[in-house]
Amino acid sequence: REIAYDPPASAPSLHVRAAQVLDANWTGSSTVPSRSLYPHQWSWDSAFIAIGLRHLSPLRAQTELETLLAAQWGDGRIPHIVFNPSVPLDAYFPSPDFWRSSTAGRAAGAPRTVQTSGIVQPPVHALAAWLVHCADPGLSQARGFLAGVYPRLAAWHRYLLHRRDLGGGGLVSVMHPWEQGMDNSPCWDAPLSRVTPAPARSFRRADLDHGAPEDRPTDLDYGRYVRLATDYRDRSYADGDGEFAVEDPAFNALLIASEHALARIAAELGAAGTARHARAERLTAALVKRLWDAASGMFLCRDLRGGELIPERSVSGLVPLVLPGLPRPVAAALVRTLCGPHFGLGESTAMVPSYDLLGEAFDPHRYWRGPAWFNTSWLLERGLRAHGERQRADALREAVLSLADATGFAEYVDPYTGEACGATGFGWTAALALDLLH
Ligand code: 9YW
Repeated sequence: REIAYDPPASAPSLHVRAAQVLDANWTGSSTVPSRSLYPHQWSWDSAFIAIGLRHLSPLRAQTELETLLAAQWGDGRIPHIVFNPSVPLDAYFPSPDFWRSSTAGRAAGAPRTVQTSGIVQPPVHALAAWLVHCADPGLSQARGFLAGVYPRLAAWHRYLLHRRDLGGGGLVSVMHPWEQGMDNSPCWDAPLSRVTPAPARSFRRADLDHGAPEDRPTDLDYGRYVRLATDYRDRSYADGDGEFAVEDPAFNALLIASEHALARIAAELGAAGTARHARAERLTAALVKRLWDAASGMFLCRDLRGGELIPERSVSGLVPLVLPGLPRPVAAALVRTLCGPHFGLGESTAMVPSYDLLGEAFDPHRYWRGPAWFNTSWLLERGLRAHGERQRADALREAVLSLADATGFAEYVDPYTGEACGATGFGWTAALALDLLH
């Protein structure tokens, strides 16, 4: 009698599993961040996702960005959500009937054929478009990819720089915590405390159907998010007058990185990129002038309505390390802060926490109040490398890959234990892990 011998089936590689997540989240023209929690297209998620997708399918990566840009408003804004009409209205809050883009956004040039939100997210798109192009210049050229996206990306940057310089100092302001992308960061606690929350009964959160309440923002936070968004909508999405206006270091640093990328795109298309590079340098100087805090060794947010720097240390204040043109002493101080007691990288943490480990509001599980996220760690990995910190960059890369692997591509993780929080099978986690494998 023969002894049956089944060799253990080897588990698929990290690369294969990341590709499976991106396939499962692909809708045919874009990628959802999470099938359960976020069933539409999100702006900065799509940019990060395209950066990973370019290694699997440059065509899909180009399509991802083109789909997002097709929903751009006439005034140049790229909406933070593009809604999928086949998803039921109650699957995500706030839904299209809250934003009412095609009516309330008419004066700002919202598209008629697709429903979107009316706020924005960090401008990672030109950087993504450049990286996607570089993955397959032949295909990009044949499809006219750069020629198609360039005018839209230029209009996007123009919108931010002209309509959103609310402080008059050359930097862009966010008008809602969702715009900055780190929804419940402790940086927003002071500016948000002035906002009267919308009554809890006036809306229904859909996120709690899928996410653990202790990992998510509170109901009080949501009441304030709803109030700010309602007021903006009721002003027909006209910029300027909101109760919340903050200059954020990560948002502005990503704009600068994207402006450099746009200069490269312009040069590739045969135009001069020098004026854009020069503008990016001026923005870098404004960032240092307005948001650098030497005593903290990092950048802080500026509350325009309160008029001051907000004394909270968030990962946002480290993200400018992605800029190779940062003054040397500033970059050196950022590395020290990243690896010091407030963020603990390489000591008590393997991936970068979203908020100060020693901060009063620190919570290792609650969303952007402590957990480590994959997109910000990816940015800091690039930043460390750009400033010659090769060993630290290598260690962070290893941590991102092993935590993406161990958690099933979690949305975010406990910065001390690496335990998975939020959704799994998360789009940018899979995409950015894939990018780091290449
Ligand atoms: C929400 C999609 C988005 C991210 C944001 C993140 C979260 C939406 O999910 O916001 O409903 O809370 O904070 O950065 O783009 O992944």
